[in-house]
Formats: sequence, structure tokens, C-alpha cells
Amino acid sequence: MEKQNSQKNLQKTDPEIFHWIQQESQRQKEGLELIASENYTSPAVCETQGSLLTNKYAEGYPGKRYYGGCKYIDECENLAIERLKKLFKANFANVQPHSGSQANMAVFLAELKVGDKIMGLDLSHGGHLTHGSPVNFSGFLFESVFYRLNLKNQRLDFNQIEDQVKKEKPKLIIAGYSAYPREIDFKSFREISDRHGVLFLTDIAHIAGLIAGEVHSSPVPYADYITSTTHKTLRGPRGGIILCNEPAKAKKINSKIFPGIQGGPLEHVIAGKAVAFGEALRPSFKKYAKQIIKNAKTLEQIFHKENLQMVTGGTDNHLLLLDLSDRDVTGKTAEAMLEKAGLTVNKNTVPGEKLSPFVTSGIRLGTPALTTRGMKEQEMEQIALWIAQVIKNIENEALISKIRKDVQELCSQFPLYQG
Ligand code: DSN
Repeated sequence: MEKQNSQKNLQKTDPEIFHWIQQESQRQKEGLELIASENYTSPAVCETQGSLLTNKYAEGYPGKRYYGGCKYIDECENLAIERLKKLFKANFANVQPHSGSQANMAVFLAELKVGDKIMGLDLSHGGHLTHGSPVNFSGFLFESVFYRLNLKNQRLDFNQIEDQVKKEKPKLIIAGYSAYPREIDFKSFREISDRHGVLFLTDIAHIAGLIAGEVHSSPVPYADYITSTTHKTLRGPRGGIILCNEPAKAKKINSKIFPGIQGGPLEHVIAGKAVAFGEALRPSFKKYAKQIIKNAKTLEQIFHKENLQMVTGGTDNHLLLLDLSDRDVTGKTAEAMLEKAGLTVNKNTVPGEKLSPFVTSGIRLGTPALTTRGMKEQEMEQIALWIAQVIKNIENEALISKIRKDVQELCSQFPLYQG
């Protein structure tokens, strides 16, 4: 990757923050990032986010702003919108949501009244906080009910989902997950939605890059609304987006984002989104998306050989969930010891979880960031072996220190940002 800005001004005016940025840079460079929802943006995206576009207020939408001086900002936002529509073959795009959470909130408020019923996947089965968790706005503003995975094969079960829809009669159903390692059949969700008069939202935050790279099927022809973050497999700046196909729905979304739930859009981030969407439109992004899956499949193969249990037995996408409930190690301990070895993962509940979400029986691993770093099957084999060694020797500090050194050596062969 190219050279990043040297941050000389920051070093002079705020040495403390400069210092912590340096420490974090070092951590990112010397460690193996396996958190499934993280990635490394390009230096071009970083530069755009660090630009003086951050100085501009631009409430409203291109051509219809509440402040003067927006003509160049409008060009940037229009580019983001047009590139995003092209990338996902959607008729309408809103690029202003500050996050995936706000994208989901805008859809709920566009279509529902407070107290209406929504249905998402149970959080402990791989769902997301904003899909109805009682501790989140989605759960305390709306009545939330959940569908669950079939515990026999740990996969979505459309008969069970349809039974739950019939019983609960939600106004809106959500597909799209934080910890589901299999491809989603969006058409079946559409069919259930049509049969029962339910609105269908897909939240593709995790798999947006796989859809843009055409290695997973797209929900755009099926869903009423599509929300996403931009910083996971899509590899853009941290933020959210909303897509839809019908003009009436687009109108509702635009007014719910602004003035409904947000004020001034983050135009430096929106320009960064435009840069990332431009990158994702290039043929090299398709190769990247393919490699993400090849790398995840390689982890799966080694974990099978090492007799490590995986939720659903493996993966079709960028993530894997190791189920450690048959071992004497919790997700919390595995996360901590892997971090000591230089491998960053997160503890995660598994379907039918018996431990608290602060402890858990599983860990979630993903390949988007390491794939960006240029790592392929050969490196994944080694990384999977290190993970297996740590889990099987969780108290062996000497082994963990040795792996830490080997991890640093591997990282030095795949430099993250130059300079
Ligand atoms: N925090 C994200 C994840 O890790 O999946 C979801 O918002």
C-alpha cells in the first residue's frame, strides 16, 4: 500500500493523541486481524476522511441544501450515490447514515409506528442488537420477536421462520446477520414476506463486499429496503447506507435520515464512501471478494483436521464461528490468549449458548482484513494451525510467546501501510 500522511501537525499540537495513534498503528501492523467485521481501508479512503471536507455543513441533499457553499460537496455526495447504485444495481441510495444502526433506525421509522412488531434473528443465534434487542432502540421502541436457527444443523430454517411469521404477524422481518457463516437465501424471505404481507429489510453489513464482488447473491431484487455499513467486507470508511428500488420508499428514507434522525451529514466520510465504492467497482475487487471466501474455506479445512467444532460445520462466507463448548475453554479466555499470541478475534455466543455474552462458548473469526493485507491460502493454513495450538494449549505461555514472534514475522512479510 502507498504511504500515509505523516501527521506532523498532530505530533506537534497533540503529542498524546499522536502517541496513541502510533501505538494503535503498531498494533494493527504487528498483529493478525481476524475480527470478521473489520478491514483496512485504502490510504486514499483515509486521506479523504482526513480532508477539510470535515469543515462543511450540508444539511439536506445534493441540490437542496440548507446552507450555501455546497457545490463541491454536492459533487462528492452525488458521486457516492451514483457509484453505490451502480455497485449494487439499485434504483435509490442514501449515503448519509452515520452508521448501520442509524440506517436501520431510518427504515423502521419510515415504515413503522412506535410499538409495531418487528422480527429478526435472535442475537445469541447470530442476529444484531439493532434487530430488536431489548437493550437497543429497536427493542424498546418496537415490539420485537425473534426467529432462531434450527438447532440440528444450526442453519436458517424457512419452515420455522414462516411458522413464526404466521404466529407473530410482525409488520417487518429482517434478514442479515453478525455471526451467520452461510449464504442467505433472500428469495425465500421475499416469498414468505409476500405470502404474509410483511415488509422485508435486509441488513447486509457483513456481506456487502461479497455481494458487490459478486460472490454472494444480491438481495436488491427482493428486499423492500437494504441497509449496510460501509467498513466491513466493503472496505470503506466507517458509516452506513440504505438502498431501495421504489421512489415512494426512497422519499420516506430521505426524510427519515434528514431531518428525521440526523443533522449535518459527515461529508468527509461520504466522500470516503465514494472513494471506496469506486474501488469496489474495479475488477480487482471481485478477485478480493473471491479470495476472502477461499481464505475462510482454508481456515475451515484446517479446523476440520484439527477437530475444532464449527457452527454449521464450516462457512460459505467471510466468517467462521468456533464452538468451544466441547472444550475446557471459554470464548473469553480464547479471545484473551489469542490476543497475547498476536491474533485478534472476538468471543461470540453460539446457537443454544449456555454462558453469558461476556464469557460465551465461541469465538468469531473472519478473513476480510487479512485478505486485504495480501494473505492467501498458504498463510491461512499457518494461521489456523496457530489458532488450534493456542486453543489446545491455552495455559502454555511459552508456546503462546513463540507464536507471538512467528506472527510478527509473518506480519512483517505483509506490510500494511508503508511509512
Ligand atoms: N459490531 C459489528 C460486528 O462486529 O459484527 C456489528 O455491528
